[in-house]
Amino acid sequence: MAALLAPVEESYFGGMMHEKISEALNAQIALEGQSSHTYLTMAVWAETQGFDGVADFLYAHAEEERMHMLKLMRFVNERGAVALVPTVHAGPTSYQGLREVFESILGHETKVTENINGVVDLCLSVKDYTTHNFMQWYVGEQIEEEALARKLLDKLALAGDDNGAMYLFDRDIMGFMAQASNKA
Ligand code: OFO
Repeated sequence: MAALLAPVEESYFGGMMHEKISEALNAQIALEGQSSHTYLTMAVWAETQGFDGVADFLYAHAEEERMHMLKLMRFVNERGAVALVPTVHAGPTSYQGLREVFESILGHETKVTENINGVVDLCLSVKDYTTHNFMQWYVGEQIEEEALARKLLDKLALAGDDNGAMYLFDRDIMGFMAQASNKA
């Protein structure tokens, strides 16, 4: 009879969350919390440099990342595990310019995507199809986030070092964001 049961670490028993999954989701919670904090420090930098439009965009994004973190926390708790409230690191508080900010955002979002893909892989390996299904929202979200960061970097490349073009970028950034989410 015992031979019919797979070892615990190789299979998912409906209801209880596998320990490896709760660890991976808690790591993702920490990353989303760090994202929120990073966007917040960038927003403060942008606001104090006179980039009010970019600051609005970054403050809004910091809230979005916090929502990503909370959504994961609630899911972990609902599934019988315990969400860990993460400790966030200070990170950089000043930047050379907008290009550095958005390059750093793209680098960060690419890392977040890799992590999410890792969680999805793990769900399949332990046959946790519930969490796999839940994570699809994050997979879709990352496509949007990376596309938006690339779009903003393209716009900045067009602006070059022209102050007038930078002014327009700052004025129009919320519109670029709306266009990107309409397409997604
Ligand atoms: Fe939560 O998507 Fe960005 O980090």
